[in-house]
Amino acid sequence: MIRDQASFAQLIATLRRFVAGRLVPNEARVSAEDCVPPELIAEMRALGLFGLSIPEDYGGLGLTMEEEALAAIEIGRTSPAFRSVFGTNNGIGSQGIVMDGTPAQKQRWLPRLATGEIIAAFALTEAEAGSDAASLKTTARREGDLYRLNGTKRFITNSPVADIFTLMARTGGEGAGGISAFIVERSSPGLSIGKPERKMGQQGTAIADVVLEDCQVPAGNLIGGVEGQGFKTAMKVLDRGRLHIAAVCVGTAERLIADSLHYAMGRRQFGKPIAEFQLVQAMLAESRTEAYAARCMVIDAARRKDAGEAISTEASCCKLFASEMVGRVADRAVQIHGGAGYIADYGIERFYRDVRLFRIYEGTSQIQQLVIARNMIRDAS
Ligand code: COS
Repeated sequence: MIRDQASFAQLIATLRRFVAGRLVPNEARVSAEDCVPPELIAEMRALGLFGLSIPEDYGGLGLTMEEEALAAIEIGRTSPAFRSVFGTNNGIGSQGIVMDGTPAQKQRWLPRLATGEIIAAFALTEAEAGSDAASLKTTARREGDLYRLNGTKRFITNSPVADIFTLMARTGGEGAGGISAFIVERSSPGLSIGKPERKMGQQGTAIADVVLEDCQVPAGNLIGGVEGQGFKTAMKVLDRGRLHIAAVCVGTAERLIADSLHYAMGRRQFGKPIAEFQLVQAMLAESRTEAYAARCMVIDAARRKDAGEAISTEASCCKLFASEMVGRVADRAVQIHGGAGYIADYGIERFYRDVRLFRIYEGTSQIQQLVIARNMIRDAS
């Protein structure tokens, strides 16, 4: 659903200008320095990018899912490291509070997340609880007006720069029903951040462990004020996040296709541009077709969500197809660029490495397949 065509078109035009004019020229620098420069983060704040999906009542732009998907496609046209700066505030870091927080929690945290004054991260994964999220072991023991948390959260995106964490810990018994969600402040006594990990791609995004040693969290930071609901909160957040990632994949694929076409039309071999050779045309056409299919899926699923439908299956279908699709598109982009595709200065190999993570985070392709098939069986039973 797009609420106001004219003002939304303006937002998309602004995003497109910002991405092309400010982010694309800084891609190589961000990758080399492994950090997004503060002046660009300030520009992201000024544009309202930290609050795209936070409701207007709390100072965000309150985009509908369709609007958010279209915005994510634009943001996907550059290195994913830029999106990570504000992505967790809009998505997995904030949506637990947006969906299940108490009015007081929303009032306390969302306005500052919307402006980018504070950064949020999502802490679910542990060393022994990745795909099997319900087996997490971090404990939260109630003691009067506070909880004491113990455990280690693994590979947490943005944790080195985060001010708050939507963090899942075990308050009760075994399994999903024993898990609760908390808002944990970075400044909480007993919380420390591990060494940032070195990664295959997505340089500029910081990932590290979050260590909780008798970490004290006020009881008022239990999301929704109810124990045992944390796993469901995490799953709802991930459903939404998976659709968002799929939209980002569409944008990245469209960028790589545009770069490949441009290169193929300019690069001459055997006396003519390589774009005139049918084997190159086949690669361009396959990439274009697959990206278009993913775009249609993402927009359809987003419209369904805006219409109030449950989209767990569709979100997983979109994440599965779009993340695998962008992997194939990036592979063909390297191939079309030939030797240049393998050389760092051309930037294509960087995207090839960056997009690999889309098939892993917010649920691997195999987890998406499992969710889709389980939902199919449930719906047919
Ligand atoms: N929305 C709302 N509730 C959901 C849900 C969803 N999408 N998915 C599951 N639930 C609920 C179930 O209905 C069930 O509730 P009841 O106990 O009341 O029936 C509860 O949550 C447990 O669900 P389930 O039994 O399906 O949990 P499982 O442990 O079998 O596994 C998977 C669920 C594998 C789908 C889940 O662990 C998962 O998504 N893993 C991947 C985690 C991930 O993406 N990690 C990336 C980290 S962020 S970068």
